[in-house]
Amino acid sequence: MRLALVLASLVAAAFGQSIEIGAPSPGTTVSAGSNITISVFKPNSLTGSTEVGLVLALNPCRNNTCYAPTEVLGNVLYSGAWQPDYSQPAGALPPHQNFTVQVPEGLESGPAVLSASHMVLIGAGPAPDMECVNITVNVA
Ligand SMILES: *[C@@H]1O[C@H](CO)[C@@H](O)[C@H](O)[C@H]1NC(C)=O
Ligand SMILES: *[C@@H]1O[C@H](CO)[C@@H](O)[C@H](O)[C@H]1NC(C)=O
Ligand SMILES: *[C@@H]1O[C@H](CO)[C@@H](O)[C@H](O)[C@H]1NC(C)=O
Ligand SMILES: CC(=O)N[C@H]1CO[C@H](CO)[C@@H](O)[C@@H]1O
Repeated sequence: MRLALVLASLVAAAFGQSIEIGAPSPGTTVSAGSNITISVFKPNSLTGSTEVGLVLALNPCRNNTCYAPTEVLGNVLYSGAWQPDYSQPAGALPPHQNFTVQVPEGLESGPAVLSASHMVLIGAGPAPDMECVNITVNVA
């Protein structure tokens, strides 16, 4: 069981399953109450993998402490299916999907952790994998 999980993450690492927040860029200032576009990249990989779901979340840092999204997500901006796809023309960006989400009204200003977490099934097994990436943005 544990070995299977280790193998799954090795497979994930080896085949570059890692997703990436392509936009906004780290340090971008976003306004509370405004709509922003979050672009989630899923770099191309050799293994067959099936995306199960994606969660986008924004959590203001408090007391100069930014919390790890694996412990606390904060405001969930999107939760559901996703289907990364090539842009037209292909090649400009890795497979990705753009999500327009609203920064919550009245969100406290200052740094906040923007995270993207996904669950994916890898390979023919398939093996389950959960991954969470984050950037810091500035809420104004
Ligand atoms: C943000 O998007 C939602 C739905 O996509 C829309 O109803 C709302 O008017 C938009 N708000 C702004 C400020 O553009
Ligand atoms: C956070 O800040 C508040 C107000 O300054 C303080 O009362 C509290 O103890 C702080 N919490 C931590 C965990 O530092
Ligand atoms: C997603 O947004 C980026 C940046 O604005 C854009 O270049 C790309 O074409 C968009 N992708 C899709 C599928 O609309
Ligand atoms: C708050 C938090 O967990 N931040 C993490 C975001 O991701 C980077 C790696 O890209 C980590 O180093 C941070 O700790």
